[in-house]
Amino acid sequence: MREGFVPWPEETADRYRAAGYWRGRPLGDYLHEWADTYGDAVAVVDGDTRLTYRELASHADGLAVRLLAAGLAPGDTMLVQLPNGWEFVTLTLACLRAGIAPVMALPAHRGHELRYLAAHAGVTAIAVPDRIGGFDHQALGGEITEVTPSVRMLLVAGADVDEKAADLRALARPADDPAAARATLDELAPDSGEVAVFLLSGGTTGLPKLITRTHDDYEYNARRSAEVCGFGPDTVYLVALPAGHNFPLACPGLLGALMNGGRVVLARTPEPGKALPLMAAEGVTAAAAVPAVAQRWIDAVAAGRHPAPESLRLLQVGGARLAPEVARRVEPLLGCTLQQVFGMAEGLLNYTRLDDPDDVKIYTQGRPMCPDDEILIVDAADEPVAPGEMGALLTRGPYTPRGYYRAEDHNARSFTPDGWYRTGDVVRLHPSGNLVVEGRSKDLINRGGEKISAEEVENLIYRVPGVSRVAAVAKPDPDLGERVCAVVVPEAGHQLTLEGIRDALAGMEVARYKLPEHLVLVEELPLTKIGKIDKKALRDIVQ
Ligand code: OOB
Repeated sequence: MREGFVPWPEETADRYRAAGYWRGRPLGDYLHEWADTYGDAVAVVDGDTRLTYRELASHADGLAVRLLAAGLAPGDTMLVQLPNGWEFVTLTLACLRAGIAPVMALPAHRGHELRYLAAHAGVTAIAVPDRIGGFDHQALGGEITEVTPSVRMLLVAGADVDEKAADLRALARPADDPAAARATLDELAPDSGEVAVFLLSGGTTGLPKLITRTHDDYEYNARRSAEVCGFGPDTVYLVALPAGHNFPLACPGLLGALMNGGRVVLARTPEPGKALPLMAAEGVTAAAAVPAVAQRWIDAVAAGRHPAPESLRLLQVGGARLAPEVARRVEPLLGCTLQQVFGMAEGLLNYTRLDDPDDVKIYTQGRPMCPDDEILIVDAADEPVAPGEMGALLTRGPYTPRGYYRAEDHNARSFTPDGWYRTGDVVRLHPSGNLVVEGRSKDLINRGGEKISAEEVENLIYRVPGVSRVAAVAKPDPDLGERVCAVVVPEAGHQLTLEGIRDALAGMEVARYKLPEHLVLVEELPLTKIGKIDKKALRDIVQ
C-alpha cells in the first residue's frame, strides 16, 4: 500500500466487501468488459472526434503500455491538467489500466498550484495541453518538470508539441500488438485497495490537500450514483464542468456513463451559447452543473436566446447552494427533472431522488446514496443535536476515505479518532429525511462551486508589500454565489489597490479564480474574545 494513504480499519473494509460495495476489481479492469459489451457504440464525443467503446479501450491500452515502456511504473503518480476532451478520458483510463494514479488538477491552475501538487504527490509524469487561450501550459509543464526531481516525463496534448515532450495524441493509439498489450496490463493490474485517483480537496488550509480514492471505493461511487440517477445505454452525458472534479468524473459523471454503455459528450466550456446547442446537437439526456451554470442556462432559455434541449431529461445541480427560486425554474424551463446533489471530493454523496416530490427537490440537498453512509449532526461538543436542529455534519462510509494523503497533523483535526470526517458543513435534517445545507464552519470561499481556501489567499496577500494584516472572506454575489473579498490593514504610508494586489498574486502564478475581486481597507481587523480574527463580523461588514 502507498505510504501516506490512510486505510479503512480491516473489519470495516470486510463489511464493505461483504455488502458488495467493494468488488475487489481495479477500475481499469472494467474497460474491456465495457468494450466487449458495448463494442461499436459511441463512448466519447469531443467535437469531430468520436470513439467507440472498442476504440476507447484500444487507445487506452496503447497509451498505457507506451507510458510503461517510457519508464513509468505501476504505483507512480501523474499530475494531469487537461481540458475536457477525449485525451482526458483516454489518459485517465490508461492510468487506471497501468496502476498510475492521476492527480486531478484543474486547467485554471498555474505555477503556484502545480509546483506544489507535483512535489507533494511526488509525481513521475505531468500531462498538460499545449496551450489554452493565451496561456502556454507546455512551457509551464516544462518548468515544473525541471524543478521537480521525481518527474521523468512531460506529456503534451495538442498540435504543437515540443521536442522535449511526449506527444500524448501520438501515444494514444492502439498498441502494435493489442492482445499482448492487454495481457501485459491484465498481469500488472493494481490491487483494488490501492489509490486509483487523487482528487483535490476544496481546502481550508494554506495548501490544498490530496484525497485518495481507491479503485474499490471510486468504482462504487460511480456505480451507485449511476443507479440513483437511472443511467443506462441511452444516457448521453454532458461534461461541462472541469472533468477532473469529482462531480462530472464519477457522480455518476463520465465514469458512471461509461459503466452503463452511455455516451460521454465533452464540452470545453459551460457557456450557454456553446453548451445548449451542443446538448441539442448530440441529444444529451443528462448533465451536471453548479448553480451558477444552471442559472445561466435557465436565463438563456427564458430569454429566448436558445431553445431548451429537447433530449434533456436530468439536470443535476450541486457544488454550492441552489436557491429555491432558481430550483423552481429548472423543470418548467428546461423540461427536465432537477436533481440536487450535495457532495464532496472527500466522499459522501447526497442526492434527491428522481421521483421525490417537488418540495424535496426544490428545498433539500438530498440524502446519502448508500445505506451504509453514516451521518451525524453534532453541536460544538460533538454531541448529536435534536432531529431537525442545525449542526455540523460528520460522516463515514464505504467511499469516504479516513484521511488525506500525507497530512497527519491535518487529519487529526479533520477526522475524529473513530474515523468520522468533519465535512465543515452545517446542515439540518428535513422532516422528509433529506439534508438541508444551512451554511458552513470551514473557512473557504465557494466561488460558483470552485472552493478557495481563505488561509491560502491570506498567506499569498501577506507577501504583498504594504500589507500589515489581511483576512479573506466571502462576499455574497448574485451570479457566482460568493466572491473573494480581501479585508486589509495597510502598513502606514502604503497605498493598496485591488488591482495592485491582484497583479502581485498573478505574479506569484496563482490561479486566477482565487484572486480577490473586492478589497476593503480597514484600520484594524475585528477580533473575537479569544483574540482570533472575527470572520463572522467581517462577513457582515463586506455584505
Ligand atoms: C463538490 O465537491 P467539492 O469537494 O468541490 O466541495 C464540497 C463542498 C461541500 O462540503 C459543501 O460545502 C459544498 O461543497 N457543496 C454544497 C452542495 N454541494 C457541495 N453546498 C450546498 N449545496 C450543495 N448542493 O462540490 C461536489 C462533489 C460531488 C458532487 C457534487 C458536488
